Amino acid sequence: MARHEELPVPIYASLEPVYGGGSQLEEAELRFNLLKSKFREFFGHLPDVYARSPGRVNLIGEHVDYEGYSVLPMAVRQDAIVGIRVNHSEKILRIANVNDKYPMCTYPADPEQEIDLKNHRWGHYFICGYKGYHEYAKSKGIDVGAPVGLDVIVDGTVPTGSGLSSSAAFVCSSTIAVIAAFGMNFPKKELAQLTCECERHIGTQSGGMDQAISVMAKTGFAELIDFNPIRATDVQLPPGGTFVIGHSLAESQKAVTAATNYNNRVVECRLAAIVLGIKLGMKPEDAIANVKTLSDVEGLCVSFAGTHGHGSSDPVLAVKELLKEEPYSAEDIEKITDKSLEDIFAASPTSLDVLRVAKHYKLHQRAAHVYSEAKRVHAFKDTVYSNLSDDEMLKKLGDLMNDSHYSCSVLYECSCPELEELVKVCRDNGALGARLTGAGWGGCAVAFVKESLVPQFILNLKEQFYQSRIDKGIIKKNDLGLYVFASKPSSGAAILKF
Ligand code: NG1
Ligand code: MG
Repeated sequence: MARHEELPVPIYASLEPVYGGGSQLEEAELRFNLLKSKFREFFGHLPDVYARSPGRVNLIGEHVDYEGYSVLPMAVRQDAIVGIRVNHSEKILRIANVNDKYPMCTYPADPEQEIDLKNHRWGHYFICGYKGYHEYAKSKGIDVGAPVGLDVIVDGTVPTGSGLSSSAAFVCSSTIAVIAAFGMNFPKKELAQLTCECERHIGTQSGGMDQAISVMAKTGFAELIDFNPIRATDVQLPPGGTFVIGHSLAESQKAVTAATNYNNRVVECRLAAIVLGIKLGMKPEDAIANVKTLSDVEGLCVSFAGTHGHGSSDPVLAVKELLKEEPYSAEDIEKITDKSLEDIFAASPTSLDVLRVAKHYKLHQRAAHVYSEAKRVHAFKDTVYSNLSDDEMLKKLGDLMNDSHYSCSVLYECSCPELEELVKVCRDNGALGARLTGAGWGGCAVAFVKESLVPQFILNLKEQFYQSRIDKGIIKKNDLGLYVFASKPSSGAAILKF
């Protein structure tokens, strides 16, 4: 049998296969009715086809995907739905939203258009998918003909800036909607690759985790996602434990803060990898030309650990010996690389933005996080498949999540005070483990909780974390279910036709 990632995105004629039965199906029916009536209001007819793609919660493996390492996320039920119809009368892309907060955006139908990154608009994420589809079609020699207009409506239920990948849900559903509107479909694996490249048009140097899980998720399973090439392996989570997601209520606007946060870390990791490569014997010009990620020099670090660490195979040992703990200045690094940082990153405008605002570079800490976090992902999967007793297994998984959070917070510095508070409240209330999830700097935490304790755990969180926010008017009591909920692994992208 073909691995499910080799198959095309499934096409369904009804909502049940995607949303299941019961209240979730009822909720989905209401959403689709609203979507249709809004589409008719905006455009005077109904969509031809719909695509949906979910958000995700990353269980472990943070800030390692863009360094070439595996991650372990699962899809959540919150998703983005895109309804679409080809419009032959006007060569324009009109993108509406069921939520009035997002005014209609229009763009030319030119697939070569540049996205105006300096003026962020919500519709840009659709254009990411639109451009990406055309680039992909071109690379495959598919003739897409002259540009036509598209009428589009979006309904997203993944909270934005939450670390649950509202952006990937939007980009993936947009890309798949465009593909479906033009009567095509591609294998999920290729779509995962393509949608990852799509989202980079927004200016973040993303790894591919969010798009891969959004496209390839399977109900009931978390997925171990490997990169280069992308591959998804089903991971059946142990019974007895549940993942509870809580929003710290600090919103992280990644597209706006890229230069100081996300892209900054991508640049630091690249510099750490180059410096390690040089210290481990590479010629500076070779390291600059060939070393893109920390995974590229892991082999050298492991050999070093073998000879200097009594047979150890831990790359962190090389980091500890070869990279100083004090932050590096640009000059410190340039002395090692023999080339200016501006020259090293000349081909990447978003990296040059990073250099313009960075004060220093914490190479030791970032590399130590990436190598240790990459190991924890495999330890997590191995624990799930180990012979440990149920209780021991749950405890071990929780410990790994706690270690991951510590590393994100202290070494990678991608937490924030609200996330620290929330993680502490989770642990104080009996979570086996709790950590920030997604890019961080705000957004959600994920806690691993014994199934039988979940209802009380959520009540305690409401009391101890959210009540003061309700009192201050930051959130409404009625919306609490949007901010704290238990989550089961849900299904990946689908095309709906009815
Ligand atoms: P968020 O910001 O949670 O969507 C981002 C990246 C991921 C990954 C995580 C950190 C994008 C689209 N996503 O996720 O690829 O690097 O941060 O593990 O940039
Ligand atoms: Mg995102």
